[in-house]
Amino acid sequence: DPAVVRLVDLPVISDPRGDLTFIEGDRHTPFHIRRVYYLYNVPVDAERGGHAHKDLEQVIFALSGSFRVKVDDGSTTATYWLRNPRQGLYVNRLIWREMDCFSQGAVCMVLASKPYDEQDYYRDYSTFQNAVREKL
Ligand code: T46
Repeated sequence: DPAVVRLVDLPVISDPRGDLTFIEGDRHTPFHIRRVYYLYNVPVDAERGGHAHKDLEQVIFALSGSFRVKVDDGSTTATYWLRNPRQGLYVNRLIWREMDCFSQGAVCMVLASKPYDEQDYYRDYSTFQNAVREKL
């Protein structure tokens, strides 16, 4: 089984004009991309996330700058520092995530498997934990 949270490496084409990285849906993401969104103008002391998804899968990138992502599957936590625009963090469904320590001017881009749907969120940690237990 592929890990529910894992780093995904993208290709990079480098020449004297700079670096070019590309993403092809289904090839570089384990899902069909249905939505792209990005976070920017994030205050350095902001805390984002603080939720899990019932069904959504995503890949999170730091296109510029850096930030921290804490992930939690209900029993184990892990911390990732994203700072490389050619390396994304794949996050499966039923993973609680929190994001903070945004650098000045950081840009976070997220590829998502579904359109936005507020019904897909667990925004309460104990509800999330109960859902994880039910799935075991
Ligand atoms: C996630 C992290 C990495 C929309 O209307 N459409 C959208 O596509 C999104 C993502 C959000 N919204 C609305 C929902 C809220 O009223 O924008 C507002 C802020 O969203 P939220 O507080 O969920 O933002 P973050 O940065 O805490 O979380 C977002 C994603 O929601 C979430 O799926 O994994 O980025």
